[in-house]
Amino acid sequence: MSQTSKIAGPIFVICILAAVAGFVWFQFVYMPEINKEIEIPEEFLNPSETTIIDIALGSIDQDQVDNFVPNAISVTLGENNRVTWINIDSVIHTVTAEVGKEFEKAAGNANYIDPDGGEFTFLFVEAGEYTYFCAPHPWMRGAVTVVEPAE
Ligand SMILES: [Cu+2]
Repeated sequence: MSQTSKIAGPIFVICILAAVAGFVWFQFVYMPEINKEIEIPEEFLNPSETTIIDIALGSIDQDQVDNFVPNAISVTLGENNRVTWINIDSVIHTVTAEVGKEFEKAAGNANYIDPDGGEFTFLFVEAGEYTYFCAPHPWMRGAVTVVEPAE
């Protein structure tokens, strides 16, 4: 037996063990950790109700009190956490996020809502306070408070 073939066996076994250990770590440590981060309860993804916020006619008038109606709301995850803004005004408005992770990405500056019935919908899946405004008319401001369902 040559010197090479004497160590080939143990090296092969070590490689197999390393591969198995890697697989076990990936399957039972790494993946559960990754999945834990993005796991969203099914009912949060399919709330029974949609919350409607109207963008009122005449919102372009800075002295008009009503623009986002209602302008401060609380929604509950799994119940009414899908929010749709409907622009019933005759000019374009935006829902531009001020703070709030995913909402920030979805409701960016380019999010223009067409007049006369244009809509923007966002599904909130994380509890928190989300504030937004209309980019061309920054006096138009609103807030959505997202709360966990009661136990
Ligand atoms: Cu506006």
